[in-house]
Amino acid sequence: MGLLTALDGGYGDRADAVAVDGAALSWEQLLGAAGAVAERAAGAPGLAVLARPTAETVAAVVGGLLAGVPVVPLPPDSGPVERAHILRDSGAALLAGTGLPEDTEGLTALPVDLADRPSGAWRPAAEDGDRTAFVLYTSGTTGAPKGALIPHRAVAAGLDALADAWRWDAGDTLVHGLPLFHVHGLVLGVLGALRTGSRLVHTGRPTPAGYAAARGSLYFGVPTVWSRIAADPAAARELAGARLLVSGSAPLPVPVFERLRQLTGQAPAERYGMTETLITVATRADGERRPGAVGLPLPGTRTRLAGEDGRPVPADGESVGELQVQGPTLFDGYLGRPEATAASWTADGWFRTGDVAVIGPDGFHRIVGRASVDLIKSGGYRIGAGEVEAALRDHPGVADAAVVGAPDPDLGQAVVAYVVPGEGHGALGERELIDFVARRLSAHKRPRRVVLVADLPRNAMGKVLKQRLLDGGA
Ligand code: MCA
Ligand code: AMP
Repeated sequence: MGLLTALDGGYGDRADAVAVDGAALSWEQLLGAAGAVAERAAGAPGLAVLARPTAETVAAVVGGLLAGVPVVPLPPDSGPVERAHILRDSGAALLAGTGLPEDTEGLTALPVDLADRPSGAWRPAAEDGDRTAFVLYTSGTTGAPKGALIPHRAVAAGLDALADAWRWDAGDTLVHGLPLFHVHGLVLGVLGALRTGSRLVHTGRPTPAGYAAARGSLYFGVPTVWSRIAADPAAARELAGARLLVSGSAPLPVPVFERLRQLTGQAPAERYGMTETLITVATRADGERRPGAVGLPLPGTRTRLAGEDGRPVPADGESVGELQVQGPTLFDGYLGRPEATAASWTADGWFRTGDVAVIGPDGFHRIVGRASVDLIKSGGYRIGAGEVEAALRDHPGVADAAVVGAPDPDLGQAVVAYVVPGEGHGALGERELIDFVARRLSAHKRPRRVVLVADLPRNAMGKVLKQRLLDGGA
């Protein structure tokens, strides 16, 4: 089936080829259920998928890909405002999944049943690498999330490069419990298994106990997951027999790296990427695993550093610059946003990641931070400060709000909101504001803390001084 080699039967089959939160499918069963989705989705402008961590979600996503229809994963916990934005902005006509909401924003519901099969006449769409595989919604510093257009060819190139780097093949059992609406859990964590022919165990949630019980050879996690496993020595020791522990989506703290090495007998392999670029830099299975470093560019990917003035920054292991990338895994732009798309490339055709990095003379990359304080990474989720601020300002009792990512030992960064109450609105409760955000946006965008302040510190231009808030100087 082109992209998803395992569904062609070339790797044989097994009853538990794909197990999600306890529900197991063979590849033949998956192909049947996905084919039934594909037959109903054929010709649609887009297939939104309510991306709960279930086997039905896998069948729906695979069905969309087989039909050649862009798949739009919808975070299952997104509030009505975010959900409506994604469904309308993406132009999807169908919403697939189980337990679909009453209000589908005018999309036709496509309930998924694992027992469904396509008619004998059904065939997958002809392969076309340029076709959009996914529209993945991702936050910028301001405004509502933008839909990144990910073509089939980028997915294929990205997965093949990782298979090469990690010696990832049909002998592996991949284990993870990451969300099925982002690159990490969905593209790498589901399609990667279906392309390499490895068995997949999705643990429902990424808990230390779930990872420990799964007995895999290859494990994926975000740093929060790894730090929770490192804090649970009995669970960590169960991973000693694995071949490769991979961390990504946010920086893996060096103490967590060291503790995992102690407890499991092997150092984790870190890799770096973005929704817009897929994975571009990775530690190789047969290469050095260096704490604090994300490895080398994948085959086909080129990287460079640029200063604020756009001038080249040397790869000397010391100089910092913005990381820019080129290669076969890059997206095709943001849906319906030509200006944002243009702004993310340099004049000479390099994608601007917005991450600040150092490259060593040996080619090893180290990510040292982000250029903007307004993109927060919490538990591996990318959260735009502007989107949360706008949600807070919609509350009638809020006069102004500034959102920052405060350092957090578990989540890397925690969303913290500084809120100026409006006059005459009485006491504003922290809980009320947190719940207010959760009713609009995805649950993980909720502030963990709300600090009420009389004023926000601003510079002469009126811009909020977020660093001062982070330093405790509200
Ligand atoms: C959370 N809770 C809250 C709040 N926040 N309750 C009240 N107020 C809040 N502000 C609730 C949660 O709903 C949950 O409740 C409980 O508190 C525990 O929350 P939390 O600490 O967040 O733990 P968690 O829910 O277990 O989440 C941690 C996590 C999660 C599992 C690591 O953050 C996660 O799945 N992250 C993965 C993100 C990811 O896949 N990113 C990849 C992006 P209850 O228990 O009742 O539910 S793709 C990418 O980045 C690129 C391409 C790449 O490089 O990979
Ligand atoms: P997203 O678009 O949600 O995939 O988030 C992409 C961002 O995650 C990147 O721009 C980085 O800031 C961050 N990121 C991903 N992997 C790593 C890593 N291994 N180390 C540091 N930051 C990372």
